[in-house]
Amino acid sequence: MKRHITLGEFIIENQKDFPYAKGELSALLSSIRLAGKMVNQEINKAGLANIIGAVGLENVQGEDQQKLDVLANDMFISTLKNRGEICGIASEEMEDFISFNESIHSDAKYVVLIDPLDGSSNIDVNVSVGTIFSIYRRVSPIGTPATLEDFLQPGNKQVAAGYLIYGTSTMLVFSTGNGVNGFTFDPGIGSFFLSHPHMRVKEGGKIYSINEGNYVHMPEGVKRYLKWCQELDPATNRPLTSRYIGSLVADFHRNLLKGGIYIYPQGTTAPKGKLRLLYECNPMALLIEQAGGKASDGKNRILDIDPSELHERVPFFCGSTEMVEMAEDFIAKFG
Ligand code: AHM
Ligand code: MG
Repeated sequence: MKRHITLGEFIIENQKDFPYAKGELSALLSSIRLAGKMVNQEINKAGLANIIGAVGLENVQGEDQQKLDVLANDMFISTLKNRGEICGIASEEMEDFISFNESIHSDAKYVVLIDPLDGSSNIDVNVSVGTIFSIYRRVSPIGTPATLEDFLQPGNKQVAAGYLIYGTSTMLVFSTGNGVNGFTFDPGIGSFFLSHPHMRVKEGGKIYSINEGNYVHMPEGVKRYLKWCQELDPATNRPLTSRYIGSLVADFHRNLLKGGIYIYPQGTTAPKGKLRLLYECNPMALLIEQAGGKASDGKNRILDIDPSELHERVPFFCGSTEMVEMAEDFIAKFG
């Protein structure tokens, strides 16, 4: 009989391969699992209860913040704070990071960065959204308040990263730098089960994902690459297929399973693109590399960028290696 492995069992069985403090990272991943279950329950009720719609606030990027963004942010912060494994957290929904300074945090060695509810404009139309997380070892001394430097580390220093996707099924996909594994939530039992072991991004992908409505604003290299994707050439399987949900987690997840490229380029109205380096691009870049793919800003490896601010944006090209390299070739040639 096939053995069904829960996320809890997987974490315990694999913690020998975790970098650094093993038990603490396991506890931290367990608290992300718990917060994810709580957020999942709220999202499933979103169409029922009168809790969707704008709450009348804007987040730090000046975008409409919806009630579930606030809830998800609060749930992740309080769950992670209560377990005592992190000394601070930064979130898309908060201008500054928070430092946790109670006695249970005095040994804490990690910081977390999250996008608690990515793609939130999709909630009120019942389309998949997600939570993205990134975990680092702190660089400031243990037992002191967290500092900005703890959060402004390049992505290649991530200890673990992953996402929850609240879709037709809810899944948790993560990496501790030793491959990527996906777990599907069974709502009847209340547990995540290993459903996608050793995920690898499919080579020879056929999908490109980009908001083509921004075409007029895009750099020439991206415009030419899109036209190349649309050309007829049976020998190279072209034209490719266009798929764009507008939830990074959902677009990334589909491309990871089927093979493809996700692009959010810079444009004349957004000189550094839209997506945030620290809690959107870095975690996805770690996952795609661990799955055999590639992530760049069109020229440089995402994971090697030295961040200078918490909410920094960066152009993002991510997916099957040969597709990202083809897009980079066009950028190198046409800018
Ligand atoms: P958000 O974090 O405010 O939800 O914004 C990020 C989202 C991504 O999930 C998605 O890929 C992108 O914004 C869509 O942007 P656009 O509507 O400009 O295509
Ligand atoms: Mg987001």
